[in-house]
Amino acid sequence: MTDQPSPQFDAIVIGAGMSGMYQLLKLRELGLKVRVLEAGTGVGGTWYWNRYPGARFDSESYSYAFSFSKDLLDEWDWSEHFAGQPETLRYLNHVADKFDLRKDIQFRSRVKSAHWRDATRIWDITLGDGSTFTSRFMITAVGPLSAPTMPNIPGVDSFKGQSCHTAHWPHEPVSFEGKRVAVIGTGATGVQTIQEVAKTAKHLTVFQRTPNWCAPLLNSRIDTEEMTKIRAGYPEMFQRCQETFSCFLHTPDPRATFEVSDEEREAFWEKLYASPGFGIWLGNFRDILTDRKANAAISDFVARKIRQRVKNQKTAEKLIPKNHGFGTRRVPMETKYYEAYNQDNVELVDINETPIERITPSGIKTSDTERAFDIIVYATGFDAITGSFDRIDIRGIGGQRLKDRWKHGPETYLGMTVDGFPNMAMLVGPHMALGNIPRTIEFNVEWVADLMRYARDRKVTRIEPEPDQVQAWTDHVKALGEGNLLFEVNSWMTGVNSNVEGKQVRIVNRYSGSAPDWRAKCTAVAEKDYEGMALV
Ligand code: NA7
Repeated sequence: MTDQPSPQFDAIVIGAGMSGMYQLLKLRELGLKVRVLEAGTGVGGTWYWNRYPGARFDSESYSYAFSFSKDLLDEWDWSEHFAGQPETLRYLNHVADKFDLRKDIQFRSRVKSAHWRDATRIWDITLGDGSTFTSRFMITAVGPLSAPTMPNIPGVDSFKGQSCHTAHWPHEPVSFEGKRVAVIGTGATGVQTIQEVAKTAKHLTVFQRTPNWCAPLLNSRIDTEEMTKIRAGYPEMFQRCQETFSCFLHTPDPRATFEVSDEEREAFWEKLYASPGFGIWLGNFRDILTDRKANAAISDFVARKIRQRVKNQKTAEKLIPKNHGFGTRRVPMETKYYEAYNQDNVELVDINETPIERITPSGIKTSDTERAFDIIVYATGFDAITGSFDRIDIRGIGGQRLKDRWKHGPETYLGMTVDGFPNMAMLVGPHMALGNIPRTIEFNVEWVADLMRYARDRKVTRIEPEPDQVQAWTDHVKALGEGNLLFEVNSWMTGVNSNVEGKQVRIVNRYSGSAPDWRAKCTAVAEKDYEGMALV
């Protein structure tokens, strides 16, 4: 290209969560002019926004941390096996300090639109306040679970007490002491919130639409001696994360559920139920999410546990999912969640029996009664995976809107690029291996950085995947989902959100193959000079 205007930036990264932070670092190393635009007032993304009571890791802290810097690994001690949100946010601030990231991050900057100008090969990016930026490349680091959704219940704005969505939690402490509290939603977030609020609230009412299969987290503290051992084992641990199916320390057991005797199976499940973390979901027999009988058997095992732990059997039955099997939705990890319902100050309302009619100025009216509250907590989830993209007016060639392009589900090449949207790269976007997200992030960011280096070295100013490659990858991702029971259930993992117009139909928005397979494919593409992509 000759006589073309130069953009202000080589790359603009949207979002200063873990992926945006690391991308900034890698692009800076290449000597590129980069700006990160972040809506919040600080770094951390998910861990910046989700400050609700009880927010914590369900992945082992050390397996979730950045692995790219030995210095960073050497100097950071984790205090718990599953760290709470404040500790994780402190960690991410430490990363920002250590690598002096903030000087290239513009906070309080929510991106409103991003329009591609094909003639100049430039992205025009506009913030909510009207300020504009131009950039050769645009890298989205917007997170898969960062577009919170309020419930479509009438009267939400009429409540006179304090109310808050868990992902927009205030920065000041919220006390529940002596308060009448409502929590709407019983996903992973609701469960963490409920078990925490139950400790101090005068009265807690949980409004449940769909129960989830929860399993014990079994968190514990890490002392200096144990941290030293963990640190010594980092190389092997990170290596293991590279090899497991979804980058967790846990990976499916090679045996099938009915390959073993009844006693052996029961003993294995008892062991998993008594072990910390995601093992019971991700380290279970290999067929629990593909074989209906196997899934029914593990569901029955967990249902028995719930009946043992909840004293009132009517309540226990309400807490046992009936419309989906164990593990077919994200398993919330809990700490005495079920026991909370044995407390006198905790009440469970099944809103299928008595639907919420409206939020009133003083509380919540269900079909049978009205309850008064001081605080309402909305743990009602996110417009997942594509939601954060939909909230930005992203337009590609000829003004095509990404939201329209993805109306019936995302279409991508490797989960990172889309034809018709040149020079856009996605971090932790749809159609890529999610799993233990920071592990994916590191690969994802480094792959994009390599692409940027390749482009810089060859003076490439336009990168776009070929349409047939996008189609092929999208078909491949859909085919991988076939036979997986998870795709037969409504959840954020299948793109269903009852509160978002047009998102009532299940789609394949996630790559369900193994992370090593995804990485191998991406690496092969890069090694073949970005096969399937036009670089000019
Ligand atoms: P989830 O898992 O999507 O849970 C949202 C919860 O809110 C779920 O129980 C919903 O019930 C409930 N919900 C949503 N809308 C309504 C309305 N309108 N009325 C009543 N109840 C409602 O979100 P989370 O934040 O818990 O977790 C998301 C992920 O973030 C999590 O998996 C982790 O990976 C981190 P439903 O099940 O739809 O009937």
